[in-house]
Amino acid sequence: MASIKAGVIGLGFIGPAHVEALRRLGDVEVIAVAGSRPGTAEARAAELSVPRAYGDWRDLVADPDVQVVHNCTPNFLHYEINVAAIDAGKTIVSEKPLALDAPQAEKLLRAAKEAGVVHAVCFNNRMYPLTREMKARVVRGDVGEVRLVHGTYLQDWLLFDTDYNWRVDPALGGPARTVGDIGSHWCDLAQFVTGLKITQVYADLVTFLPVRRKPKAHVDAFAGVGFKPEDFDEVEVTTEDCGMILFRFEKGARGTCLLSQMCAGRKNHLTLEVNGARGSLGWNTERLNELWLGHRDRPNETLPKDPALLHPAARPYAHYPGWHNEGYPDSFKNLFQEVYAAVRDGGKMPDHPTWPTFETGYQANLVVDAILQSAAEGRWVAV
Ligand code: SOE
Repeated sequence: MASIKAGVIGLGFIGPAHVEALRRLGDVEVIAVAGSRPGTAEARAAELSVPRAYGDWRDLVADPDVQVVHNCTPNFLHYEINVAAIDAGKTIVSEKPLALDAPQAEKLLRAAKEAGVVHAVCFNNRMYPLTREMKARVVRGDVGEVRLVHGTYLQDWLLFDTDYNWRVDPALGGPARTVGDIGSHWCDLAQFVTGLKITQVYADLVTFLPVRRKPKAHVDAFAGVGFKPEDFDEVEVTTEDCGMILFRFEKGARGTCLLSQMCAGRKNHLTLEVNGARGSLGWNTERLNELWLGHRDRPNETLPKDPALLHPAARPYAHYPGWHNEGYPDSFKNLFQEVYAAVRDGGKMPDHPTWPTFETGYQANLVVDAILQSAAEGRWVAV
């Protein structure tokens, strides 16, 4: 069987992660990468052993051999590149957020549907075996009717005023920073696991550092530890460092989430707890091979990621036996596995994809927009 040929645009933190996950699928060849900084594409292509390097993403999209385009660029480029890939009739795998706002995302969803291309947006947290297990247990009724959905998404890589990255600049990252960058992940996971849509939000957003020192040199996400910029510009910051959000979900469920990129010691700490009428479930990204099962009348349990013990719906997402830990890169492999199965299967969207699609991306943009509006107006806002 001929391999499927992919091209990856964007060579910061996440582009190379896509390259690595794609290679582990076995029948996918990453034939091209594109980067925007001078010389980056050639150098990174050589490091990653990718044969073709483009300094302009348009050339990658136009490459007739590229069947699937991975858009791993900063947020402000998502819309334009996604449109170009759809217009070229290619499968498009976009990093999140799908677009800078919901109207843009809606246009992308409509265009992808009209063109009949396969589409995906990388909300990877729903692709772990144990987040699938959470969902399967909610569907099976193990926790009863869902009442409370709460958690956090905490990081520390933007703690100091010398920490800087394109995500801080609204022209590049969009009007929402912490909410768009990591809050959108939490909202997607909460809605996926519970099967309940967020219907209303009430948000308090704060920018603790209204001025940051922006290094003149480029800095990737998470690269700031120990980084001492010699040469920097002072820039005004308008995007939020932290967010405290109340949620109303469908069917009367309620929730809360604390979001921050300034919590020392918290590197990538997404926690999600679901409390139902009969029991609870809890999971977090820093111990993602363990699922907490909370009981009222017997001792609580910890379920390890062991395919032999998982619900049949969660089992395909686990590739190794119990306590042979799997992690972050595997969530991307799981996502791409489903998307590329659809490509192999005639290049059409299946009726009920469980991977995050442009529909998911549009819904996430709607929630983020509602959160910004709520914070600005100090009131509940419907999604
Ligand atoms: C930076 O905050 C970041 O890399 C996000 O952009 C990713 O989506 C998240 O998975 C990890 O943190």
